[in-house]
Amino acid sequence: MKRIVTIQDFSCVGKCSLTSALPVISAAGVEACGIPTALLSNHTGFDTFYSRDLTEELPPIGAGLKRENITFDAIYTGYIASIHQMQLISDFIDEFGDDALIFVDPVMGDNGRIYSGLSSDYPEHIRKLCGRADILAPNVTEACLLLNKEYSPDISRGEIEQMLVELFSLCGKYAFITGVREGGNIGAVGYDGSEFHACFMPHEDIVCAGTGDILSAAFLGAVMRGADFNKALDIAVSFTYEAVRITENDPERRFYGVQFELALPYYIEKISEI
Ligand code: PXL
Repeated sequence: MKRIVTIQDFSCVGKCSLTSALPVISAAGVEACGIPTALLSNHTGFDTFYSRDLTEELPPIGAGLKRENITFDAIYTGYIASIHQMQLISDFIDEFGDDALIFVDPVMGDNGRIYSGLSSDYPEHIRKLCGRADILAPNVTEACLLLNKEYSPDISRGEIEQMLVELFSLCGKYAFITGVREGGNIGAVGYDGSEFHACFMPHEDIVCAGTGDILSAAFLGAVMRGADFNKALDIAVSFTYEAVRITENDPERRFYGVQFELALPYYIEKISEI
């Protein structure tokens, strides 16, 4: 069985990061290991949140894993709470990354804005971590922040492709941008260094936290189960769409989490078809 370690925060309420990524990776039939970067009462999209930074815990956790000769097939980083943590995660990649696929989701913003609690120099620092990645998975806002481009919700396909070329030169294996809008559709565009691959679904009029996190986890889970990058992107986008549609159809839904749980059977079926 393949083994992924994902390094991101644990938000007790508000499905995102570890609480979303771990069950999706498990559903792919891949061992899901998690290292928390911070412990939050709830994600930062709420009006208030309590956050405890876990930076100091990273080196002893890494040392403990090393002592047991534990290895990983992929290292997947998501929300990172501080700039100092990025250096420690880079050290973790030095220790454990030799035979692992490095997947960096540079989680830092949405809808043109950086998440509250992150400093304005955050993008220039995470860019360095992106240089360690094999695969990069920003949303449109994060791609603009990484590449110092003006954000616009209706950015053209040509500009998306231009950004993908730049992102690919940072990571070298595959880059994709999520949350791309075209007409009434929303989806992702990937680039493998020679061809672009687009995958779109109808755009549902609902704001859901955590959609990027389940998409990234679903993509990497599919890759670990043998899907090529474009196929994995198709599976991840259609699973995320399914989850958003289910969330939208629930009259009792709360604003703080995509109901991905009910879409897991769909994802498992797609994985079984690889
Ligand atoms: O889903 C992205 C994310 C991850 N982690 C934390 C967040 C968010 C988005 O708001 O606040 C703590």
